[in-house]
Amino acid sequence: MYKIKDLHAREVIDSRWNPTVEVELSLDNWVKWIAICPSWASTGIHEALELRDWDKSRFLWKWVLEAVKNVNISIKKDIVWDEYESFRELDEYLIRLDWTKNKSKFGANAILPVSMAFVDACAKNENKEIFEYLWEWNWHILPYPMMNIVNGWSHADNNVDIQEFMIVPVWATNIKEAIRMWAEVFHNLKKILQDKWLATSVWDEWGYAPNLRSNEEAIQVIIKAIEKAWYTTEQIKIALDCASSEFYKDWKYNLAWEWKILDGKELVNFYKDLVEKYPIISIEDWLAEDDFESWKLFEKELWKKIMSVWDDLFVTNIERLQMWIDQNMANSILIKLNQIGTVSETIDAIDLAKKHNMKSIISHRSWETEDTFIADLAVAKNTWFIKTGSLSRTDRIAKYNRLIRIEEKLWDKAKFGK
Ligand code: 2PG
Ligand code: MG
Repeated sequence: MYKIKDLHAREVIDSRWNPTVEVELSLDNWVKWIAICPSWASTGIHEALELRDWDKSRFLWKWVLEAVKNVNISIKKDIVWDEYESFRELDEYLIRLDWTKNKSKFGANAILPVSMAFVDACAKNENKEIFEYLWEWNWHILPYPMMNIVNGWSHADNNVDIQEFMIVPVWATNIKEAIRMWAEVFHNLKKILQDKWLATSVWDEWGYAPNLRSNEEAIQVIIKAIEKAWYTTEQIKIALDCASSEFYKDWKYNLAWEWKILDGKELVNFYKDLVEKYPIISIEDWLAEDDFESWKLFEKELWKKIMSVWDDLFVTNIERLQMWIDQNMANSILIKLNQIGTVSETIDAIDLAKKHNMKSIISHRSWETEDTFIADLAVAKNTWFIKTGSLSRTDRIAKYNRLIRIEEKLWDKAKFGK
């Protein structure tokens, strides 16, 4: 049994200089841990609610003092001095306390850091690392990193419509090597962009965000950088997150800078063309979260060739996931803790996906912090991939460095990749 002795939330700052909620939780034996909730630029409409104060007097509308207050008063009064057998028991209690479907009473940004901090403190209490505490197997798979390299749309202020261009160093034999390969490509990409007089400033997930002639040109410069770094496209593959809900309006997809307004079928053909031409192994959110008709189209034509990852559609929610599994329309899921709001519900989504032979990709959010929980979660749950941005700022580096440490600690008890 774990008894919670104290709980304290405060506003801290995320990687895009907006406030987010940090929670400090201590058990009755003084074991203490801090967890921080990440935040995001592109929100799926089915996600759990991120409670903001929406008052322009501070942080241009974005403060989170209401969520902080919910932890410090409402949640605290109910859970301090209570005993819980497991983190699942605490999570279930928090869900009951909130009682809304989308955690809108307290805010997912109030509940999640409590849930994470409790897991962290329980692990520490048992003298275990978080990944060991959450571990259910006697072997580990270390995830392939899907590493951000070019940013677009709502993650940058350039003219690229696709939100994330990532590279996946599938040839690497361990995490350290995958990270080195990414770094070499990133250096080379900088030179290529400089030679073209294009911007090399970095954006939300800290990849470059140059203005380009088309979305396709982003893939072309990345391939050039891969080759300039002396790798081949057999060794390093490409993954995209199109975040299509973001450019979907009035049943059409508006690729503004390419002067194209496409319907679902035309957009699927646009992707089909990219998949045929380039070494793309995964595409996330091809279509908008509520464009039911076009999904069917897409699934038939493309999903056998590559990973079709859904983020805004499933929102780490087992009910939504089950709905699409029943329609045989899923092969991969993006997993984000704050889309659902507790650690145990997140684990349930990973487990349900696994049961149906789907691949899980544990993901960061676009606005991150130094919290490295997701690195431990990916290793604990043996997921196929982790997507946690580029390596050019500390909020993302922290997760990669955590993976390096875990890899070293596990040594021959872990296998890299599937
Ligand atoms: C996504 C994420 C993370 P955001 O769409 O997959 O890359 O972005 O946190 O803005 O939803
Ligand atoms: Mg996404």
